[in-house]
Amino acid sequence: MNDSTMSQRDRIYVAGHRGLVGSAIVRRLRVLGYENLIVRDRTRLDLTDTRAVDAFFEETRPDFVFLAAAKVGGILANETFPADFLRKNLQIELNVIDAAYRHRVRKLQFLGSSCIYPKHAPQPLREESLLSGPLEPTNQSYAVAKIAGIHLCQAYAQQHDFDAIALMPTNLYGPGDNFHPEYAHVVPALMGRFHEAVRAKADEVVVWGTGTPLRELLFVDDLADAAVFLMQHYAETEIINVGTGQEITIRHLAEQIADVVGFRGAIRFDAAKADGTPRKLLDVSRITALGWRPSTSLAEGLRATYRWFLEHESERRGLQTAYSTN
Ligand code: GFB
Repeated sequence: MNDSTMSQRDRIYVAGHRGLVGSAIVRRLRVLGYENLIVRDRTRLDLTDTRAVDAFFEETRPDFVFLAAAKVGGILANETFPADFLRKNLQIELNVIDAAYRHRVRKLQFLGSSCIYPKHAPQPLREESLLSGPLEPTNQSYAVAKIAGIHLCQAYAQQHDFDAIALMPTNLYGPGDNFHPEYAHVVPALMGRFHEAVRAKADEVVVWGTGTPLRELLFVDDLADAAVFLMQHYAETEIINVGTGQEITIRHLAEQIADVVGFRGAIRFDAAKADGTPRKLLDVSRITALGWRPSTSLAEGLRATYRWFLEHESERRGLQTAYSTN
């Protein structure tokens, strides 16, 4: 067993454990028997505070770090709060990656995003397309911050021989998501809207944009499975895509979500709202060659997400409040 192989005795810090991705990574690690997990709520550790992060690493001495903490949101949140998305994500990445290196973490995994690729890069998006052209304007700040995170990993690896890998997940959804009506990503936003429409006996639901953009959607528990797999089996400084390799139009996605929720009325598209990037499909040949593939179909994933949504009504309201006061 080499120094970068995670064992069940190791101390594993999951940054962002209350979020969609971090909570799924914690679930996955527990299922696999990793019990020595370190987590901190944001009330106890502010990851944008350099000194606090340093003191936390000094005190807890993690062996492995999953860096899943980030300020995230859907297309409107990205457009409305670009300065927050840039500043908070840069601060979190810099603080955690630097502290992890200085406190001798054996391996760190950084979670990026498929929006780092240029808007007009050839599809499916290969890892080599990074920095080959201009970004999609609606989430440029978030993408620039994530690109900086990738470069931090690569620069610390190059200069300090720090073992840091960077995953680029496609659009994610699943249990633990933020269901804010305006600022959430498309799956939770539409699930909440259709659910409200059924409750209010409304005969129409409005979906933003033209319905023609294509998105690739990965169930978050599959992403968590890939994250643990790559922590064990990937040690390159090049980024690696994590997705399904399959895409769906927003129109078809809306119809599938309506079906899961039981909404039988009309779906109207509001073309005055932003479509964002027209297509964002990842080339997943690199991770496929390593032997990993997702196991949850979109239909199964949407049903599981809706079950969670129904079971967490009160906590969900709490999350929405937390988001809006961020
Ligand atoms: O998930 P989403 O907000 O993010 O939106 P992106 C995807 C598509 O869904 C866009 C349409 O074409 C929207 O016009 N859409 C339709 C809606 N109705 C809604 C709705 O009610 N809410 C939302 N949110 N969308 C994200 C970035 O871009 O990609 C993130 O904003 C992150 O930062 C993520 O990088 C991977 O796919 O456009």
